[in-house]
Amino acid sequence: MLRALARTIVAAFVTAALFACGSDGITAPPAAGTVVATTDLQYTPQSITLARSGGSATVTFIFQSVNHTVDWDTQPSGATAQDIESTSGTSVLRQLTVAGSYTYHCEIHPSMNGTIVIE
Ligand SMILES: [Cu+2]
Repeated sequence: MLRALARTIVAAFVTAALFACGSDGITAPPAAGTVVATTDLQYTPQSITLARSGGSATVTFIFQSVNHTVDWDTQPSGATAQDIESTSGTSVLRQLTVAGSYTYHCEIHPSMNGTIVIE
């Protein structure tokens, strides 16, 4: 009787733990994301985390109708992401292959800055 009760309690804990992992937990970040360089002078979202799939993650910068740049300030060792020259009204992709933190700013609007974390 006592043993059966103990088994039931253990089973309940195991079930709860499995549900916790499956529902809220540990979802891998996407391999692709977008950052909008807005007309009100922000990168939105300012920080984004992506996970590589097949060796790279893709970030698409969407430039609204005000000119902005993407000038990399820091990249992980070995990364070679290219700056994006002053542009507006278009989208530009960058594929990031090295895990770590990338930071950047807009050369035209120095208050604009953002971070991309690649897992
Ligand atoms: Cu700008």
